[in-house]
Parts: sequence; structure tokens; C-alpha cells
Amino acid sequence: MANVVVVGAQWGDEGKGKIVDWLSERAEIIARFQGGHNAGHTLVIGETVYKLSLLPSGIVRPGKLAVIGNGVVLDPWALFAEIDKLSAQGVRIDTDNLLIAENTPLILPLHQDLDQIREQAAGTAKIGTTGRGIGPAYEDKVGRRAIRLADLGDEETLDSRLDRLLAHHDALRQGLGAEAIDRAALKAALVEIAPKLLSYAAPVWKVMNEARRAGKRILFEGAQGSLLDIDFGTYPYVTSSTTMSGMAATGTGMGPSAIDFVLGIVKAYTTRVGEGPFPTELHDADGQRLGERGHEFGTVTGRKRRCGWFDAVLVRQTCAISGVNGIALTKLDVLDGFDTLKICTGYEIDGETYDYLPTAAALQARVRPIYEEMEGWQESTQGARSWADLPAAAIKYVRRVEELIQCPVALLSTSPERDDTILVT
Ligand code: 2SA
Ligand code: MG
Repeated sequence: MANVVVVGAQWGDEGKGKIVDWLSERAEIIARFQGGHNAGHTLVIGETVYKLSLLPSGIVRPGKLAVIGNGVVLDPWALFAEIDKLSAQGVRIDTDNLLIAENTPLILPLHQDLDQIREQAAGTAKIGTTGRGIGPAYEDKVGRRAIRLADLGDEETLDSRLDRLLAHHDALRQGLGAEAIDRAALKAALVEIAPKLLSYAAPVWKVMNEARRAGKRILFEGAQGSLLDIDFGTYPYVTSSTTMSGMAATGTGMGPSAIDFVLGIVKAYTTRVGEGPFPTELHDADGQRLGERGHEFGTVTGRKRRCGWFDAVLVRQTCAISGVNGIALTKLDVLDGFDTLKICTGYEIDGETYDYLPTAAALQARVRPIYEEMEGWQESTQGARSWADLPAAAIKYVRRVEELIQCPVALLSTSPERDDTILVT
């Protein structure tokens, strides 16, 4: 196995954490390249459950290098809270196994404020964000007024960055009826945390390229999902980063040629948290059942996830955009016991058939899924460790998914346990 990018091919929560953990055993470096502590990856290793938000999943394994790339937005306080939590679980984290790109923009308390103020003010028009300040932090990055990790190393630089940043935020806050930022308090907090944070700072682009030249294997760990992508997702109900595979390169400082394989993580049905279009969403007993059997609650916020049938149209689309070479199909066991399953194979909008989700919001709002019915299975597939352990109807379902999304299944995950994974060759 060479360098692999793992991306969620739906709206996130496809079960990336487990697959990344499984793959990290076979990699030397595990790198995050977008998003921030809005992510929620659950790892189950033996009796222990680790919940990660910001740290790359490889951190829990001894001897691996975890890297936070420049494409991430980093909340220093959330970082150290997570480090403390994992340390209490016995995970060793220090500058030998964690590096953070010097050019990573920081999430500050003012970003979280703004995220929450806006969401509250928006009422029913809200995005349904995680409230972690992700969007506002990316805005400041693109607006060229972010404070980046390296800026903490020099007081003069920090002062001038703060001037620029607060000129913008104070004006913004005034318009929203929020009080001005306490500059002295913010600066003091940054100065206090700076030495600790800077000890992890590195020219990650250089470390990564040198590691690649030395033949080390890199695992790029995507967060959220493709349909939350800032360009290709269900805009504006998206996150503020590029969640597609291409970001693995620019989000760490490597070229696209560093990527050998793109693995899309796909859940056997569909879920989403937050607002926005969801063509196959179920509001009935079947949807309820998917949510209960699949334990569909947010890792970070505990929010209940919306559930629906598998949407092959969307997954075909995201696999194409991310150049997915193969998928890992997860949570097949949640479908155990249904008499009939449905797969969405196309859309009907105003009497016309579509084989993709059009961008126009007005069209998206009128999408009607076209379903194909498949026979369910009564046997349990939970914990199956070989293809032969699966009932015929389950194999048929998996094969149909492959056909419709035009992408082969490379891995099949049948429980949260690391070893309950079938490698399809
Ligand atoms: P944000 O906070 O600006 O990124 O929110 C914008 C949209 O992106 C969605 N989003 C997510 N969707 C699923 N899972 C996410 N991570 C956590 C998890 C979420 C949680 O893995 O469970 O714990 O609730 C995640 N992060 C962002 C979000 O719902 C908005 O639709
Ligand atoms: Mg998640």
C-alpha cells in the first residue's frame, strides 16, 4: 500500500475513524488536511473508545507520526483539551509524534462567538454548524487577516496581525450588537499558549516531502464528507473547507502526484446532521430504525442525525469528483432485518430524469428520488469477517451499490471493531 487519501463520500459520519485506524497500522505518517475540531472520529480499540476531533487518528498508535496540515483550522485550546483527554486514556502525545504546520490558521474565541451569534440570528435559515468557529476562521484565512501558528513566535508580528484582525471583527461585531473584543485579554491568552503550541510547529510540507522521498507511507485523513464540500456540496449547507481528495495535497504541502490511492468511505445508507437538502431522507419508521440501529448521533455535538436510504446518485457524483479508486462500505449490518431495502438510482425533477444532483437550489428542493427495491436479509451480518459469512441478499446489495456508483468496493466494515473488516480483492 502506498499513500492513501481517505475521504467521506456522503455527508460525513460514514465511519472514517475506524477505516483510518485500520489503515494507519500500515502507514508511518497520518495527516489531517482540512477541517478542524468540527470533525468527530470514533475509534474502538479493544475495550477502549477514543473520540477524536482535531488530532489525526494515528495518534493513538505508538510509533506513528501524526501531522496537522496547513489546510486545517486549529483551535489551540481545543487541541490541548483533546491532548489532555487522550493522555488520561494513556495515549502519549509529544513533539515526537505530533507536528503542526507553521502556516496553519488559528481558530480564536472570537470565531466561535461569531459562528454562534450568526446561527442564533439566522433562526430557521441557520446552517446547523457545529458552532466551533470553523467558518469564520476560514473566512479570515481567505480574507488574509488570520493569525497563523508561526505568527505567535514574534510579538511585533502578533501585534500587527491582531490590529488587522480586530479592525475587521470589531466592525462586524458592532453591526451584530456584540461587544468589542478585549484585545489585551486575547493577546495575553495567545502569548500564554504560544510556547506550548509552537513546540509542535514544523515546516510540514518539508517533513512530508522528505518522508515521501524516504519511502515512508502517508495516510491522509479527511474529515466531514464530500457533500459538505465548500464547492461541490449542498451549498450553503456545507462546511467551509474543501473536503474532496485534492485537498490532501494542498492541505499538507505536497503535489497531487503524492497520492496513490483515493479511498471513499461510504455508509450503506445515508445520514446528515445540520440543515440542507437530503433527497432520500426518511421521516417514517424505517428512518427511525436506521437511526436507532446505527446509533446516529453526532460525536462532537451529540446531535441526532437525519437518516435515509442509500443514494447512489450522490455517491457516484462524489466518487467522480474525488477520483475515488475504491470504497470502504460501512455499517452494512444496520440494514440487517429489513424485509425490503431501497436504493436511489436517479432523480425526477419536474417530470425530467437526472443522473446527478443539479446545483440550483430551486431544483434541489424539488428532487424526487427514483427508487429501486431490493430484497433484504434476516441474518446478522454484524462482525462478518469474510465474504462467505454474508447472506446472498447482502452480497447482492453490495454488488448493486458498486454497479450504480461505478466504483469497486475495496473494504467492507461489519462492526465498529477494527478486526471486523473484509478486504475485498
Ligand atoms: P461547520 O461547523 O461550519 O463545519 O458546520 C457546517 C456543516 O457541516 C456539517 N458538519 C458535520 N457533519 C457531520 N459530522 C461532522 N462532524 C461531527 C461528527 C459532528 C457532530 O462527526 O459527528 O458531532 O455533530 C460535521 N462537522 C461539520 C454541519 O452539520 C453543518 O451542516
Ligand atoms: Mg463524524
